[in-house]
Amino acid sequence: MQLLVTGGMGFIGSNFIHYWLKNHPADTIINFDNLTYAANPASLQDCSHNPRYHFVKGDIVDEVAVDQVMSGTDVVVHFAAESHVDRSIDNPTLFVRTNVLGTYVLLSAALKHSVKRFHHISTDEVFGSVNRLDPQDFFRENRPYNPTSPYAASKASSDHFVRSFFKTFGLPVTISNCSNNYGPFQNPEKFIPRMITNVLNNQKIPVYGQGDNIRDWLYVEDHCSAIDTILNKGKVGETYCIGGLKDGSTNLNLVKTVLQVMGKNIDQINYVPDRPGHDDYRVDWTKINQQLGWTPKHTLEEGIKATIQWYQQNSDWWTNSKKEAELFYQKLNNYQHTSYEKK
Ligand code: NAD
Ligand code: TDX
Repeated sequence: MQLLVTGGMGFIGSNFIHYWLKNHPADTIINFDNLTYAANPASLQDCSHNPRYHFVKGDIVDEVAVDQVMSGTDVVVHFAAESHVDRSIDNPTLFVRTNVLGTYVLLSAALKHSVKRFHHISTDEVFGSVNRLDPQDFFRENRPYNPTSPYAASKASSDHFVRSFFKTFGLPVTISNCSNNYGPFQNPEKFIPRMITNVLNNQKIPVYGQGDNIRDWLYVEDHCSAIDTILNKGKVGETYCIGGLKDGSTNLNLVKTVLQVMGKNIDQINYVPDRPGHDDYRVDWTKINQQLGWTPKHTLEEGIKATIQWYQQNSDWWTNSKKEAELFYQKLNNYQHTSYEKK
């Protein structure tokens, strides 16, 4: 089988390619990625001589390039996206272009080339926010969409396009809405690697607001196995919510877990102004568990330990992207400060 993986030089895509090459020895993968700031070719350096792996540099918005790369594809696994909420607050246009238009271009080409499956990687953020005070309030597949950030709105829009291609044109699609991933090869702009690399650099951990926002966390390898399960056993036209915890965790509890494993105390926390539109997520992953038999294998503590160890041992991988991420945050802080003064 030939897979077209979009965005395979990013965090989850590169983990997925490693996972798939290892677990599906008869398959070949084409990784189509235009190498934005979020890509790190070093993540797949070990695959560069594998005859079952091919990299094609290209933009998912480019109809000609997408048409060419789609030829011969059996299955599309679509990861490529602008993925960072804070960047979507800074520059939403790019999110509309890549996440909405790019997904539409891929869907059109997949239809033209009669692919057997188009799997769309989406996020729990399309549902908006759970009620923090109601511990029974979870995101489930049938919850109405209510995105709040420009990132979430662009992913919600792409999900709607994917469903429309199933209903209108019969394209065999599946969608997964996953919670926050963490693990090796994640850009240090994201919370868990930002915490770890800050501690390794003897810097404090910036916690937005009071640290009481709720998230669900999933070790990235478990996300890869969930996608594998959906590709093999999932029903065409269906959506599956994927998560890792039974209940959510507050950001503050997560920080304390990371600090404890790294042998530090809460003096390392620096409370900073909150993210605008900051919301809360809890995910109920009963459907994929009961209907397809998937279950995450890593506890949060195990996953956090493995992730910390990976960042400790791979500083060459993250040094440059760390500098770039902190420059971005410096600019964002200046921007937020300026807009506040103008009000
Ligand atoms: P990432 O930012 O680490 O990687 C995105 C990749 O897409 C990069 O390699 C980038 O170069 C590529 N890309 C971006 N624009 C492109 C374009 N126009 N053409 C071709 N390639 C392009 O993202 P990630 O964290 O690995 O997320 C992957 C997917 O999973 C995204 O669709 C995201 O919305 C979704 N998701 C992420 C999480 C999470 O916690 N990271 C959770 C749920 C869902
Ligand atoms: O420095 C920080 N301090 C902080 O308190 C950062 C970077 C984040 N946070 C908070 C904000 C969130 O409540 O931590 C939480 C996680 O933040 P991010 O890592 O930016 O992730 P989030 O905004 O939750 O979105 C992620 O999960 C869903 C991914 O980036 C998305 O691509 C995915 O769809």
